[in-house]
Amino acid sequence: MGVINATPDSFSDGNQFIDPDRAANHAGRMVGAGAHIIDVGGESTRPGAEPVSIETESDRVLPVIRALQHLNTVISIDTRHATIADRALRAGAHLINDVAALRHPDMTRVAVDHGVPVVIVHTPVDDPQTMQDHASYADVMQAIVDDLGARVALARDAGIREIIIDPGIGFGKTTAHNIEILNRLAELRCLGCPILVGASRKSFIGDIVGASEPTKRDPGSIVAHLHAVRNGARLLRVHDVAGHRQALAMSAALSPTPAGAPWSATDHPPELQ
Ligand code: HH2
Repeated sequence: MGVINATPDSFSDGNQFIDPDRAANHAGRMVGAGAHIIDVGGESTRPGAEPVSIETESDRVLPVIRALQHLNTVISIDTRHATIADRALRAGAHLINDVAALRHPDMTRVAVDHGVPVVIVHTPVDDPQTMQDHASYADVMQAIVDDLGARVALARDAGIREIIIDPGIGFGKTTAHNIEILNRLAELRCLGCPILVGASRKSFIGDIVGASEPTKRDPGSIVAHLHAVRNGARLLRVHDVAGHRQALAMSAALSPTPAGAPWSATDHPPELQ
């Protein structure tokens, strides 16, 4: 999953892809490099980010989604808001990446009405401004398994058939929590859903490798994501698609994945075909 943030303030690619043509060129390069999904967002959810109005978010993402149609690739809408998800799906998106984890009942209704897959991302609160104040868990992985498990059950009961789960790296988590999540990721497999991980360029990588500039964190991101794949991740949300594809192909050549089948550079996630 390649990232396109049509925002002025995203921590890594802010201000680069507000223009739909630039966004489409970049998305085309990511698809050419091996991305199977392009994730479009119009509101930064980095810790402390200012919320934006529905109309502003709409004005950012809809032109980009329309500009990506010619790529014939899967497009996800990265949002907390049901209205945005609904408009994005009508404009040509194919799945919802809900960074508020279906907290808002309208989002469930939109997913059911459109019959699309949903990514449920763990966060302790739906508020990027204060989520780091809630980075406190008796057992972080158990808290994520319990919370996502309850949300998956509700989503299934509501009629959502394809559900992807995401432990929400950096969403109300400390550096130590993020490391523990990557080490214990396999515990999420008990929920029976494909696992997505988005560690790309996040600040905990900077803390560990000493890179203050997000664009300098790709090598650390790749290692974190290879570890996630070995522990059960099926989808990776990344900025550097080419680097990740190369690393995954090399890793697959050296050793099979835990599922037994080596990751092939031409594989498509079966759930989304
Ligand atoms: N992380 C971000 C945004 N959306 N979606 C999923 N499923 N998983 C993630 O870990 C995730 C996500 C935050 O990163 P980014 O979009 O690169 O930055 P910003 O929030 O500043 O726009």
